Amino acid sequence: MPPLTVAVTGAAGQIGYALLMRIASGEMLGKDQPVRLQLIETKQGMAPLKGVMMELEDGAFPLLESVKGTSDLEEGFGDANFSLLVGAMPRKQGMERSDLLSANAAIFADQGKALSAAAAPGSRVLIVGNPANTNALVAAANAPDMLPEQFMAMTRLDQSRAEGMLAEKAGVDVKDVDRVIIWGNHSATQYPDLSHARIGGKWAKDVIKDEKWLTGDFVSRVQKRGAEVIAARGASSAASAASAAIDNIRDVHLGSEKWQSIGVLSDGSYGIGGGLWYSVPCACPGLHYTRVKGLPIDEYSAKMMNTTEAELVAERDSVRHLLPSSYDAGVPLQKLVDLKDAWTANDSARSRTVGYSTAELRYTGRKLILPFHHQGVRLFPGVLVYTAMSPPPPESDGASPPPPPSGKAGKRTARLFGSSLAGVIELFGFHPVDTVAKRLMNEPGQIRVPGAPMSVSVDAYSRVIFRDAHASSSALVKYTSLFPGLSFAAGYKIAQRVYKFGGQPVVTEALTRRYQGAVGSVVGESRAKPLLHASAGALIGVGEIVLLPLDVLKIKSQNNPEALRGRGLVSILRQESLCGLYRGAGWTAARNAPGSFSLFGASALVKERVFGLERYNDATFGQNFVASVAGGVASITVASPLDVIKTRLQTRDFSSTVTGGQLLRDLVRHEGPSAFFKGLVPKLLVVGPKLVFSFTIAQHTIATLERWFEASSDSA
Ligand code: NAX
Repeated sequence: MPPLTVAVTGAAGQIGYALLMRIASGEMLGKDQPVRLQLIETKQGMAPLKGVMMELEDGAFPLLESVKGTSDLEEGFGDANFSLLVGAMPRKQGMERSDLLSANAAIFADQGKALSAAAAPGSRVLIVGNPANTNALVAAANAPDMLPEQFMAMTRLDQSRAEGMLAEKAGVDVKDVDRVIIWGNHSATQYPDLSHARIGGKWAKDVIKDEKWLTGDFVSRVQKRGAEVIAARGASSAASAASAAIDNIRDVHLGSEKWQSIGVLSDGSYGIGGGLWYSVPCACPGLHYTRVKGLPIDEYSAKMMNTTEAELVAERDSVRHLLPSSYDAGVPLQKLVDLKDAWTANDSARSRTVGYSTAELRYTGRKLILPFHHQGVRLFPGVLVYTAMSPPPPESDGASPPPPPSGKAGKRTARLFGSSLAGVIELFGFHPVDTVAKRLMNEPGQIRVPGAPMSVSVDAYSRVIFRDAHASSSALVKYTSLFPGLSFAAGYKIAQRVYKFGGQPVVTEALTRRYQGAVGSVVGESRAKPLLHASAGALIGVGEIVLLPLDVLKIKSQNNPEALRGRGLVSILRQESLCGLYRGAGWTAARNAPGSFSLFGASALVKERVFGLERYNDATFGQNFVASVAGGVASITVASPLDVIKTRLQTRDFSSTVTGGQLLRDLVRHEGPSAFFKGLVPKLLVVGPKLVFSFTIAQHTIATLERWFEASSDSA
């Protein structure tokens, strides 16, 4: 088996001393894996290092092929497959953490550059020297030819300490303990988390029913264990730290069945972002690691995780001057992580889907060849760096629900749903009322008998309204008689509401886009908006004649059911000419244009002038109601004369050739001009509320849903 090269910085220090013998004996990379050691020390450290090298020689380790000592970084990291960055400026008495940070960040920036230039392709780097997490960040950020995932910050000692304490508390062997997690920084803010831990396969929480210990004593003891060791030993942890470093590299390289905590580049999972080296649980299948994602996080844990994250953010910000400007983007680093699976040191060729492109990676000596051209992909000796000029598509682990529709789709959904809801509610609530109004309007003679007693008039109205059911004593029979042709009515009502209430905002938007400036300069800004709403209403009203056949059949079924009796829709459509079904189209358009103009215009005017709303969608339900009342009253009144003509035209037999003009003349001649307002009172009182009601429902539902979709897409 070819040897692997291991570089160790601070090799003459106390951790280094405890580390080297064990690496040489095969405890880190395997009992059959030959190793070469390249030991890096400061100039002052070279003398003691010499002694360490002599001891290594004296150990006569069969797997140790060679040992080299140097203070030159590139020489020390040359072709290294694994680098353990242990050497760091130690924290001295009275030294603030921030002082330590600055001093060490500079050391790790240089080491990152040297690793990038000299280490073997795909090498793994473990940062032990403190502050380990931020040192890892600085080193990785200064290693342009390496992937950030090649850098790990050591929190394994904390995990081992926590496992030891848990095993002791439960009275079991430490091997029976797993899923102990260290979140965040290797510092006193770290969060040793037992909420997912198991003891002999059982939840630790169920075995140790001592909440105070689990979230109190245990946590603070792990956090302060380093200080406890110093107090007892008079020196910081060394052998246990060396052991943890060996465990970390061994598990990543050779694999482990347990989760292992490692400080790795945060990728946004668990809400931790910002390019931090944050400790998370990792699965180690061999040759690489993957984060364990999707664990449920309780409130206490979230608080603890946030605290340690905040410390890492502060640390990162204090070393910003040592980070390249591209680091700020965040995106490139995150994307780089995705590429890690594409390549390992032992691969010679591999094809793999990377983000949204498939890259075939070929390894030729020290070069990886990436035969696809994508902006932002750079090649370096040994590794590739993906700088992702365009943001990567959002990732989904399938656990979260699909995002709500937003933008155009969201608006469409809002308008369709809001207008359909209005149509359905209106239909079932108001159809009988509509029938009454239509029958009254359509009655050619005088209904009220002049001079006759009240009861006679009531009887006359009852005959007109209930027709055949008039004689029935049952209120239910009378009521159901007001539902003739419900199928036409249903189809018409819903189609009409969707078309009108859902369509008007679309036309308004289109008109606003094209004409707002021009209209504003003529009528003034404050009038432009209601005018555009009104104009859109008029256009939609004219276009409503498309639905005329349904309206004709509905009115006929309400007033002249004989003309339709026993005939299916298909047969009616086949037998009646298109002209028959579109009879009165001109009159309908003439009625709809001012009616619809008034409906939407008056409503918009009230929102603009009375309520001073900048965005009509922000209207409350009450404001929508008042605006709808104004719109409804204006619309019905303005449309009434033409409505009478239209209704009469539509009620004639299909064979009738009477035109709208003739009807108009006859009406004025025989019934007088007041006939134009026949049915206006019941219409205002009955149809008015119906229109107001459905208009309010539609406006309010559409606005609420649109706002909701807007908010969802913003936060998405
Ligand atoms: P020592 O002071 O015993 O050894 C440090 C060695 O590093 C010295 O020999 C020194 O000459 C060398 N050194 C310093 N700067 C160097 C540089 N720029 N290049 C190469 N060598 C350099 O400390 P030791 O107890 O071995 O601890 C080493 C580091 O590990 C410290 O920063 C310490 O805080 C950190 N620890 C990290 C732990 C972790 O879990 N991540 C736990 C143990 C330890 O506290």
